[in-house]
Amino acid sequence: AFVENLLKHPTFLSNEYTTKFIDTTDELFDFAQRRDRATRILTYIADITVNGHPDVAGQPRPPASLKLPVPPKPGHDAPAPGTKQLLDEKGPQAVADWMSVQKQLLITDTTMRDAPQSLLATRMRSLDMIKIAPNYARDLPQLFSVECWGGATFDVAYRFLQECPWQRLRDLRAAMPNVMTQMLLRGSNGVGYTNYPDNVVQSFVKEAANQGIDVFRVFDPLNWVENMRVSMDAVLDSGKVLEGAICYTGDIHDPDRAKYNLKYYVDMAKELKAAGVHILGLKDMGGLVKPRAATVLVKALKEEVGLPIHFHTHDTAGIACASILAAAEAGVDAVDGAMDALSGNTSQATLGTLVEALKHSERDTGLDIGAIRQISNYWETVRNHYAAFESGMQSPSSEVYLHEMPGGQFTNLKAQARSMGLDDKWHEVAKTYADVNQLFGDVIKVTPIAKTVGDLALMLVSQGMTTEDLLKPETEFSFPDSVITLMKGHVGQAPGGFPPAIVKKVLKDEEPITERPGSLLPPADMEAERKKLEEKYEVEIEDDDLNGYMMYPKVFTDYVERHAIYGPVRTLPTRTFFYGMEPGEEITAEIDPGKTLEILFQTISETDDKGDVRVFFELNGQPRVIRVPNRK
Ligand code: BTN
Ligand code: 3PY
Ligand code: ZN
Repeated sequence: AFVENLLKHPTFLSNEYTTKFIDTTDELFDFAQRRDRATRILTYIADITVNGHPDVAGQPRPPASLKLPVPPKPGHDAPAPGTKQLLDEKGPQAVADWMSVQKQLLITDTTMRDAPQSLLATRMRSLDMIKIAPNYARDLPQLFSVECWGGATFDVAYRFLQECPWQRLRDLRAAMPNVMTQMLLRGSNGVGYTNYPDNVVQSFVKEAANQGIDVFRVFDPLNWVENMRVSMDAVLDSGKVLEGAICYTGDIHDPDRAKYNLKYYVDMAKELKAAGVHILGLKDMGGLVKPRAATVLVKALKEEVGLPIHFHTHDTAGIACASILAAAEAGVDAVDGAMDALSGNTSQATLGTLVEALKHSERDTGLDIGAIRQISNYWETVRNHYAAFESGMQSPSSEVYLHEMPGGQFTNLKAQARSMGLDDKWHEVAKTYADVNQLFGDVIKVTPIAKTVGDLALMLVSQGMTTEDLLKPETEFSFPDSVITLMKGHVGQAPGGFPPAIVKKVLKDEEPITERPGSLLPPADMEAERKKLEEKYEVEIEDDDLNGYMMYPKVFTDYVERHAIYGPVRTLPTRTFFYGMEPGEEITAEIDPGKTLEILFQTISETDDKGDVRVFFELNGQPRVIRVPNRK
């Protein structure tokens, strides 16, 4: 959801300049494609050094003394066999059976996906992940899985980080040959914000499995199992592990929120079991599962459904470890945690703390706490490079039980409120968000509906209106598209339906649909799309690119066009990517295995009469001059 919010952010809009310029200047594009990769990378460094990166403008900057993150030397020479071998040799059902019989609490590390999504606006570059991946394989082979893909990371990789998400997956898969990789898939919304044609979802799942995903956590924003089937069946066909997730909201112990009571969750779990899931995911994206709820839920789900359970929660209220320990006591099979340096607040529970808490108990995780400390130290240095994307959240907050915002949205909505001049009205936004939730009939706040609730809440607060004012017959209100889409039924069917008062207010006399949205979308002609792209860009479009394009056509082609100019900038250190270089600084970029560019930045010339500057480098000891516009 926040990605769309960020798109409205003025700093991102400043990127339009580059994009439009490229789109309308064909000769430039032809020329750019012919230049070698080193020249393209130097062009990027020159441009950022001269003009700055729009995404970090005006934000806090990492200290100049901050060192590059260096992975610690692994304690073991080779990766011991892990869950990946079990999956490859015996299949997904064997993984599920093993989960149920073994005693230790299994751990998924979310440091490469949900943690940066929830703490750093998803701005984590592949290089920072890939460098530490061998340490996971060698020193933490007991991990159940590493969640490193999907959710918002797919879009952000192309859109903001100028890198290919598929390449990230291939690199991580290769570096961690023994631990299962895991992704978050938004059911029929794929890794996007809207329902896609069935064949697009099927093709995406197939490609993700081919490129290296082992565990698919699949959810639907309305907990509508009907709308999860296409994606779940595609996972089953791929031979990988299907984790069907239940999104948790409300409070099972609150009599006023009886819509989401224990029976509701048990019934949905039974539906998921009937649909063939290997694992039941309990997805608590808001961090709303309290310890007592964890105990009751896990016990009931284990007894009445019998599938292995994987519990995901957020630490927004500061209670995640307590809930996880309660779930462990009640027999949960696997849980999620993030490496200490990227844990807490809107992120996951602190992984090292979980390991320590369970040491010498029946549920001992078996993980090496020394390795965790070393790996977390690496992540601490990495995180410091992303200072520009920190949210400023200083402490956990029980206010989450009022608004119920998911971890990935919280800080973004806060930033969006700030950009609308509503800084001092945050608590009013939080209250209005809760009111909009009730107006919609108490919905689950998760992508993309969390954004819909947030959109309307911000509009109301900025116009000084309440949800009661909104429903008055005399109120004329221009609803955001996301609200219209939701009320039309284009996201799916809500449990118990949406309240007639709001449906009528939004749709007037139009009738919402009752079918599964995907069933109304004609299949996409993906081969025709491939051909169009190949003709336009005169390159071969492989399956990974094609599937990226089908999810995000414009984001993908913008990425391709920038790539033609700037080259493989994914190989640059993060500091260089965001801040360019300092005179006299030297960096290396490995553009192919074994092919390394040594780049020394010397100086920048005066601006000439065309408004350009010349930027002086040494590339592998040879002088190189790059001309870029000075837009400052
Ligand atoms: C500007 O237009 O002000 C800056 C141009 C450079 C933007 C670079 S291009 C690669 C990277 N990805 C983005 O979306 N922006 C930066
Ligand atoms: C996503 O959809 O990206 C989420 O993380 C939902 O919790
Ligand atoms: Zn989450």
